[in-house]
Amino acid sequence: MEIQVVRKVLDVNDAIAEENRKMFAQNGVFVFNLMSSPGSGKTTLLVETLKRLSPRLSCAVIVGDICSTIDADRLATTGVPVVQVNTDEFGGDCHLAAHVIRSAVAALDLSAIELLIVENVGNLVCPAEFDMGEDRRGVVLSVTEGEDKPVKYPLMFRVCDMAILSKIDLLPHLDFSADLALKNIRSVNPKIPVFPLSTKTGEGFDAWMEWLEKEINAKKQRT
Ligand SMILES: Nc1nc2c(ncn2[C@@H]2O[C@H](COP(=O)(O)OP(=O)(O)OP(=O)(O)O)[C@@H](O)[C@H]2O)c(=O)[nH]1
Ligand SMILES: [Mg+2]
Repeated sequence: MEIQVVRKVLDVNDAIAEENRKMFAQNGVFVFNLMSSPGSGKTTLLVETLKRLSPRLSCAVIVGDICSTIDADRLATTGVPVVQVNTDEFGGDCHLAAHVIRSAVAALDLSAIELLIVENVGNLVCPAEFDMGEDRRGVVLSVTEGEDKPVKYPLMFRVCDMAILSKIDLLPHLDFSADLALKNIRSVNPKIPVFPLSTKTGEGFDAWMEWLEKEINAKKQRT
C-alpha cells in the first residue's frame, strides 16, 4: 500500500517535470540541477561560475534550502536573478520537486534566460529521486566527505551526468584518495565525467566551465 502511494507521488512529479521540460525548451533555457550533501561547496562553486559566465550569458538561479536566504544572498552578489525556495513552506521537503520549480520560475522572465541553475537542497539521497525537467544533473563530492560516498549513496551518482570532486586544495591535509573516489564514482556510473577542482585556488575550474558551456551550446544546436 505504502509503495503505491510513493509511486503515485513520483508519477505526478514526473508528469509536471515533463511540462517543465517543454516550457524550458520553448523558451530556449538550459537547466542544470546541482546536487550534493550539505556543505560540499555548491554555492561557492556557483558564485564563481556565475561571475565568469554572466557577462556573456544570461543566467538565473533557483536555490533550495529548508529555511533562510543565506545562499540567495550570496548568489545575488553576482548580479544574476535569484529565487530562493524555502521548502519549509512546502512541508519541509529535503529536495526540490517539479511543482516547486514550476512555482519558482513564475518569478523569472524565462524568455530572457539562457542558463537556469538549480542549487538543490543539500542532501545526497532524496534530490536524486525527483526529476524537475532539467537538461543535465551534476553532483558535487567534496574531499572531506570520504571516498566511500558514491558506493553508499549510489542513486545520486547514477542519475547524474557529471560529478565534481571539490575542495582539492585540502588534499595535502587529508587521508583522502582521489583515485579511490574516482574508482568508486565510476563503479556506479562507468562513463560519468568527473572534474576535480578547487573553487578556492581555481585549479581545475576551467574544465568544469568548458563542460557546462559545451552542454549549453549543444542544446542550442538541437533546438
Ligand atoms: N578549502 C575549500 N573550501 C571550500 C571550497 N569550496 C567551498 N568551500 C567551503 O565549504 C563551505 C561550504 O560551502 P558552500 O558553498 O556553502 O556549500 P553548499 O554545498 O552550498 O552548502 P549547502 O547549501 O548548505 O548544502 C564554506 O565554508 C566554503 O567556504 C574549496 O574549493 N576549498
Ligand atoms: Mg549552498
